[in-house]
Amino acid sequence: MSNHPRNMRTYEEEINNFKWEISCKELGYNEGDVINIGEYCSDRICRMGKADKLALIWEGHSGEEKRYTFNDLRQLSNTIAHFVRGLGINPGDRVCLFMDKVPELYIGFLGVLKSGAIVQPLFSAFGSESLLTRLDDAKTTAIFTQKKHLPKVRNILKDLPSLKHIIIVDDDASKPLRECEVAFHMDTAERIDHFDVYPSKAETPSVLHYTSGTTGKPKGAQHVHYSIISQYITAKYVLDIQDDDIYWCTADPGWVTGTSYGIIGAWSNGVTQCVLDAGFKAETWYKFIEKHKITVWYSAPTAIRALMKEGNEIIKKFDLSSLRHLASVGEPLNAEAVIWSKEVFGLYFLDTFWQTETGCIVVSNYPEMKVKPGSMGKPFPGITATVVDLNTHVPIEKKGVVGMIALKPGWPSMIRTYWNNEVTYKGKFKNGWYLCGDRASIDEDGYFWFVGRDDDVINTGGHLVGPFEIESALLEHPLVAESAVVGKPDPVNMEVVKAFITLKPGTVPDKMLELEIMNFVRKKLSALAMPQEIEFVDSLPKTRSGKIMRRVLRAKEWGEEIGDISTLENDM
Ligand code: 6R9
Repeated sequence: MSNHPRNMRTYEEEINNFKWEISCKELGYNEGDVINIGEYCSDRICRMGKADKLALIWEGHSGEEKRYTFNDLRQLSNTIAHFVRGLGINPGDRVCLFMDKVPELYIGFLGVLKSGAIVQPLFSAFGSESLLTRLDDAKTTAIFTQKKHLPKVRNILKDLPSLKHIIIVDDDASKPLRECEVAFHMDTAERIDHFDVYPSKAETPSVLHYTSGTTGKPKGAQHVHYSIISQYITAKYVLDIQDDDIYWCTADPGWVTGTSYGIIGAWSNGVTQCVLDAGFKAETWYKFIEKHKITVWYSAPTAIRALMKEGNEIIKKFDLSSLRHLASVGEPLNAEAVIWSKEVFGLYFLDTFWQTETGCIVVSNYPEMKVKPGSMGKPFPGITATVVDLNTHVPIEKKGVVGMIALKPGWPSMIRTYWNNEVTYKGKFKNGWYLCGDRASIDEDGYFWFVGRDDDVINTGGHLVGPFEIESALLEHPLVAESAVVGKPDPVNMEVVKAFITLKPGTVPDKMLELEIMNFVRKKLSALAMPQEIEFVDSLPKTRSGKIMRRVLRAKEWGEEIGDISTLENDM
């Protein structure tokens, strides 16, 4: 802990003086210029005299370590960009990164962007079906993956006529590759010192992140290169990262936090970041902080609650005195967790709120602002945020009244559309406001207090899963007749997936069948999407028009009032 002067002045000063142009100026961007995230995060940093500074300290699950400087980032991302271009992949084509948190994922992200292609990061934990839905929607041309994930890609290749190249980053030539598969080894490939970076402009598409909604397939949130203007300055002001920091963002780049702040935020600021490619374990995490002397740590409530559960004794075994700034995102950060962190680390975890669609932090707590534990804080300077009436979409003047979180469009990192789905994108705007789909109230000091989501999307451990995708997977099981999926309360993950199922006539439910169905979903989608509980029922509550009313099932799980059920067709 140190008395570092902060990057951001007081909130009051900043709110009166902030302009996004400050970020443009610091990044050396003028309107109409070429702007490429890959170049801004590597070549530009080298030109600033930081070529030999460490950019990435990577640690694998068995403790092996790799280190890369900003010059390595520059050359290796050139190498990947050159390779991508050599395959005949055109600017604007979609290139998927489907890997664990290996260095190739982070540097590949910059490389794909330098080539002019659109980068589509997906969780390596996804099963074939989750992958298929997203690659098919984006008509993805190429995918970078690892040997261990290759079978999942091979499984679905026949259904993906657009997918022309499968690039394996750790192939060991032990088995022959198939047509359209190619091996590429970043660390040993010939380094390309000079590459003609694609001259992208502010509005050129950059990153395509898939996010789950209530209905329909997951949507591709489409970002542009100009998003870096927001990500750079919010990382600087909110996460307070500075030249001598060692920064750790625990998020996987399959999630927007892992790209906006797990790649772009730190590297556009020329700051060293650490990546731990290992599962969660309190001891491993604390050891990682101690070993690398991490100073700024950006994590998520589920992880913080899991650390809390492990108790305070274990913390005493480690020297965590390097930590100076902590922040959290993804789900409500309960007041107890904020107070606990102050007790054990001497620092509050500062809650930040944002979405895949916003691309950057929009409501937050700041280094020099009074913390009200349990509150998400105030709008980032440069963002106009309020809560609007649920029906009229007019801002609510009265303090403490719950409405929908709404943002005035126009900040640099707002998505520009959903891939091939302009209608849904347009539907997010009402009365001149972008609606986040979350409910909150604002107190007399302007602090936002999160209430809940406005839809049926389940937030499990900070990850959004769409009930529709899980219900569709369940219906593919030969014995399932109907299904409804809702979130049920969980002390660590906030919510976990619960499925209500009616079975085909003549089927008798038992524990074996429950486990079989759970596994069926885990394999198809992912462990996160797998129901933690299945309740077999005789019928599901439906509206008169035949729609399953998840709302009724959810209310039961949460012990809440069911509300208006006048359109309910049957009783549970
Ligand atoms: C960055 C990210 C967005 C949704 C969002 C809200 C929930 C995020 C939160 C929070 C309460 C916070 N959420 N931060 N809820 N407090 N500080 O999480 O993106 O995966 O798109 O999720 O997550 O419901 O609308 P994304």
